Amino acid sequence: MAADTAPPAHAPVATVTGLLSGIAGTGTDKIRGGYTRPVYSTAELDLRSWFIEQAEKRGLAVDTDRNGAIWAWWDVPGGDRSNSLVTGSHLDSVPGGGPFDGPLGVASALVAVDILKTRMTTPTRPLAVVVFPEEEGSRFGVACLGSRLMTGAIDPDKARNLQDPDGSTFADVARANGLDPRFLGRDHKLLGQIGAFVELHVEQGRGLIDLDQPIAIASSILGHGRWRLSIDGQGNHAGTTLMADRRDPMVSAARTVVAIRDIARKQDHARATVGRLQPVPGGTNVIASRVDFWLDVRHPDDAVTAALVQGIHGQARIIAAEEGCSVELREESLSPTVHFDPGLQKELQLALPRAPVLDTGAGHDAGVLAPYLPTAMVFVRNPSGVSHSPEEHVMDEDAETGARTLADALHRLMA
Ligand code: HGY
Ligand code: MN
Ligand code: MN
Repeated sequence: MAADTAPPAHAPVATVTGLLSGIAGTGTDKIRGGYTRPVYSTAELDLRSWFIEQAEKRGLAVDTDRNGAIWAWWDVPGGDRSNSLVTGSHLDSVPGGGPFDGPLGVASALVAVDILKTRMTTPTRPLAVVVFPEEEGSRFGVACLGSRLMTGAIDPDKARNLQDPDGSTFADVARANGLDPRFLGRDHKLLGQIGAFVELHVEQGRGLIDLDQPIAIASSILGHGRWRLSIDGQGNHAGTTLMADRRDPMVSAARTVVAIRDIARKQDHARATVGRLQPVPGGTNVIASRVDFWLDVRHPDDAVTAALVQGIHGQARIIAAEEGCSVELREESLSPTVHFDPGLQKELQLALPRAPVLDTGAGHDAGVLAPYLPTAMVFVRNPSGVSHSPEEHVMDEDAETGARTLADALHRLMA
């Protein structure tokens, strides 16, 4: 049914900066700076309420799926949702993250709906704005947990048993937030309704600054994974234990972190990071008995990623033996390199002829959906070139340009 294209009178159009300023005080981290909004924390729940309120203000039909993703629908007359066009992102953050990683895509999607509503009173194609839970994997350790569950990319039992640092399982937390953990998992019906997914995201690098452009189209996402290393030694007293008598896992871990840096430096295009390390018990005057730390490795070639991790594991074992310790490595999350849909990318390039095409080293829900349906991404310039940090930044005019760009791209894909 053709859309009624008579522009409706007085359809209000919000601004991205206005929407983001409305949540600027939610989940601020006084210690780290920036924002700490783990999934199902008070802060992220407040952001969920904010999103639902904004979506309902726009007359969108809102529901939460079995895996905790929130869907805000602008339905066609009759409500058939097949071949829908979906945009959106996430609201959870890394610890001490910036204000744009996730929320920029959600706010831009809401403004894009406003803009489209000034052009038509009903959409020619069902449109949804989605908020995926646990994109950062900061609470339960698996990146893009919500979209992995929806696509079946993660075993529901594994997901149910994931634990947060306090030992709460994802099943318990999901249940406490209105989900039935028995139904976590692949959502055939919902997946079958999505014709295309386009995610707008702050650029998490310097590409657009160096090209002096406000918007880019994504080509691919670097393969990336997360492994947990646990080093066991002998916990003991810091004062009564002679240096020669120690089996200190902290020393073994520290030497391994440097070895990881050295191994990655030798491999072109590789990135390897240890950003999280937890000694047990963690006392100032206590030699740790165990040290857990998490390895993030990324490379365009998945085989190279695997080889790097194998090399790191081997070196960790040698170091542990020299320190009288033992080491165990466990894979926690793995995402292969993803190339976005060429057809969709072409459409976006026609809509945005001046936008450069860039790859990214950052993972996204769009990357998880890519093997299952046509997906694309649009990046907005970040003058700081920094992300996963309070310094992450987007200039106001680029934020509004991003929303207009998203609206034009969605309008084109609606036709
Ligand atoms: O870790 C990532 O690449 C993404 O920001 N979740
Ligand atoms: Mn993100
Ligand atoms: Mn992120």
